[in-house]
Parts: sequence; C-alpha cells; structure tokens
Amino acid sequence: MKPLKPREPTLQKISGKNAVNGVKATNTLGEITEDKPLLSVVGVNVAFAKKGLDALGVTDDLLDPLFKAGQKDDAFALNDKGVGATKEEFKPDWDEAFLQENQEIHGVFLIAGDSFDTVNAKLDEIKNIFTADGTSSIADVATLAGDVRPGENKGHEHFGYMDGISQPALKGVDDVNGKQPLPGQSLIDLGVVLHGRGKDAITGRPEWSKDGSFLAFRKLPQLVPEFDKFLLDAAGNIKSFDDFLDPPTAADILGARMVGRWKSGAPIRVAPLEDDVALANDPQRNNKFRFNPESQEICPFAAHIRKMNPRKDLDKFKGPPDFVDPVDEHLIMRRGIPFGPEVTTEEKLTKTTKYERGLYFVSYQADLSNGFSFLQKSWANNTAFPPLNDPSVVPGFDPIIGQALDEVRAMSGANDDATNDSLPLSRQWVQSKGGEYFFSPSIKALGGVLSG
Ligand code: N7H
Repeated sequence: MKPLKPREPTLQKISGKNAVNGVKATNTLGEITEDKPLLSVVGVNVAFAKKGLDALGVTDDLLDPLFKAGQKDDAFALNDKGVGATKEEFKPDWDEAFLQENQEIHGVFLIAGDSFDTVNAKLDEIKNIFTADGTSSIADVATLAGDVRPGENKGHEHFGYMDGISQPALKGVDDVNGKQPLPGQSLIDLGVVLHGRGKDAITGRPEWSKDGSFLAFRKLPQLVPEFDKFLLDAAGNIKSFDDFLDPPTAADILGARMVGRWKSGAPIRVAPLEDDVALANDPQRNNKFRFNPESQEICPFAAHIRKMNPRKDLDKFKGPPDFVDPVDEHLIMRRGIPFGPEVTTEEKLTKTTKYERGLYFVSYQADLSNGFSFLQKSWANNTAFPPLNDPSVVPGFDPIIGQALDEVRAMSGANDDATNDSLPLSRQWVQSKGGEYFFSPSIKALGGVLSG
C-alpha cells in the first residue's frame, strides 16, 4: 500500500486470502503544511459491517434490518444511480471497491490526524498489529484519503459552503444545566445516537452494543463547475434576482436559497438578503432560528438545511412532552470530510469536472432507518416533504442531495417573489459512488466480546 500524500486520494484494491477485509478512510484535520506540527494529534476509530461481525463469530441481532442487509441492498431505495428496474435486478453505479463482488467489506478504520505523516505512521502501526510472521490478517479493499480544504476554504465543502455548523447536543453529556450549550442547538435524547441509552435502552439489543452507534459512510462526488454554471444560468432567469443584481450576486442568492445558508454559513432565515460573516462566525447566533411553517418566502421548504432539520415545521405533529420529538429522533451526528483537489482553471473555464472531488459523508445514529437512510429517502428525496397546510404547494427535492431514479428533479421556493414557481434542477450535482453501513462499538465492547 502506498503512503497517503496530501491532496492525492488513493483508492486501491488488494486481494486477500482470508480473514477480515477492510476499507480505510483516512482523514487529516488541520491544514497540510511542509513544517512539522508542534504536537502530533491522531485518533483512530474502528467500525464493523455485519459481515465483519459474522466473520468474528459475533452474530447477535443488532435489530437494524438496513445494517443487516448492508448499504448495497439499500441503494435502490436510496435512489442511487444504477442499472435495473427492480430492487432485485439493481446494480448501483458505484466504485468497484464498494460493489463487493469479489471481496466483502468487513470493517473500516477511520484515522484522523494533524498531517499525512502522522496518519501514515498510525496506519503502519495498525498494519503491524495485524501482521505476524510477515503475513497480514487483514486485506485492504480500499484506502480513501480525505482532507480539509486549503487556505480560506478551510471548513468549507467543495461547493464553497461552510460545513459543520449545526450538530445536535446530547442530553446528559453536552447540556449545561439541562439546556443546550448553544442557542438554537437541538438537545436530543442520548438514545438517538447511542445504543442502550435513553429511549434506546428498551429495544432489547445485546448488552455489548451499549454505547455503540451505527456509522453510515457514503462516497459523494460533487460536480462543482457544473453546479456553479447552473446557479449562474438559473439565477439569470429568475426575474426578481436579475432585475437589480450582477450575475455572480444573483447566483450567490440562488445557492444560498438552495442550501439555506450563505457560503460563510450565515443562515438565510436570519440574513435573507445578503451574506453576514459576523453572524456566520458567531456560535451564539448562527443556529438561533426557527422556520415559519406557513411560508417559504425567506427560506424554501426544500432548502438542504430545512429538509434535514425542519426546525418548527413539524411542530403540529408533536406528541406529549415525553414523546420523541418528530424532528429530534431523526437528527444525526455528522463527521464527514472533503476529498479531492481544488477546482482547476481548466475546469472553471470548461465548466466541466475533470478531477473527482466531493465529500466522504459519515454520520452516527442509533438506528439507520431513523437516521441517514430515513433522511435521504423520506425527506431529501420526498417532494412532498415537509407536509404543508396548503396542498397546492409542492416543496420538491432537496436540491443538494435529493435523488430521483430518473434524475429529473425540481424545487419550489427558489424565487422569493413567486414562491410556488417550480425551478427545474438540471441534474444531480452530488453523486453516490458507494458506501456501507457499519457498527462503531464502545471501547468496552472492543476489549470484550469483539476481541474473542
Ligand atoms: Fe448536508 N452543502 O454544502 O450544501 N449540509 N450536505 N447532508 N446536512 C449542511 O449546518 C452538504 C448530506 C445534513 O441542523 C450544511 O453544519 C453537501 C447528507 C444535516 O440545520 C451544508 C453534501 C445528509 C445538516 C451541507 C451533504 C446531510 C446538514 C450547513 C453532499 C444526510 C444539518 C452546515 C456532498 C442524509 C442541518 C451545517 C441543521 C448541513 C452541504 C450531504 C445532512 C453547507 C455538499 C447525505 C442533518
């Protein structure tokens, strides 16, 4: 296996005779620099696919059908692109490594560190642990390298938007005197993320799964020059934007209305007319907002962050206080990282992607059918979500991640002057190229039942 290099993702398949096969997703936190960091920081996480647990002889039912069947089995229902009209015939258009035809994925090591040197050193250490007499007991299915974007784009994903602003806080762990640490942040039951805790404690999962969590991994390439071209072209056709704005500003507004935040991260619900960097950088204010369930004038119902966390839109479905909140039970902890190089001048000029880049999406949830898989199928891909009092309004697809099998998508609310107008979305700019569902166990379980 080659050592990882900055901004050069490697994907390789090494066939192994037996034992446990793995995908290694290797991340670096912080910018890559030629200088040696003052302090090396590195962290490792390990998670197992169902087939990996089986290979270890741990066959307890974790009571999640999606985990049991694996992500490839879910690809048809997720509306991933592929060939075949029925679930049985369907073959997703995924990278070979994830198709598992010759080799099953048994688990994943996630390594995060301050530099590629630190990460590579940890990777070698792990390989050594699994090597005896020159023979390794693990085989690499793929090694994936993610990286924080350089310079002023640090923390931004490849379309240019600041990421990692909204994360739920966990009751009993993050709360301050029973309240969320930051204004507007959701404070959720521990059992939404962890097995055997809070509301999950009653589900009857095996004792060793307590404090573990399902990890959903997705490789999501992004067509950045094509996305930028769409914003410019489509914004030019929206009359209220076009009348008094220069094309790049109009494109920025359309993009912000599709995401629900400006590129800085400022929420459009609070700053509807122009970006506000001070607001974006202020954790006391950048999540302090709720949507108006009757209107999409300020933020479209389909905007990515509204689809994924419809703050207040589902209040009419709330039960008594001790019932699980209709939004909170679907919140996830996101831990993704961008991959691939910056857009080149050639790509900008031709408005065409030449080099693969995107997001390695990672989310943690106690139940896949409440977390990632639910969000993708029932909210992002569901044109009727959120449910509205006025049936004549159709929110449409989440313009960022919504998927249609035929790739024909539209959203309403893009035009603040005519919110019922439907905006055709020329294509899907986020693609799905593979993934797997894993279980990330507690340290206690790793040292106990999973060590045999
Ligand atoms: Fe999303 N993007 O750049 O547009 N996401 N996301 N996501 N996402 C968020 O609030 C993005 C993806 C969620 O609590 C922000 O941290 C891109 C998947 C959730 O208000 C931005 C991709 C799923 C939230 C993006 C992608 C989600 C969220 C705002 C794929 C789940 C929090 C920054 C390439 C199925 C919502 C922030 C809240 C926020 C983008 C994928 C879910 C900018 C480009 C697959 C729950």
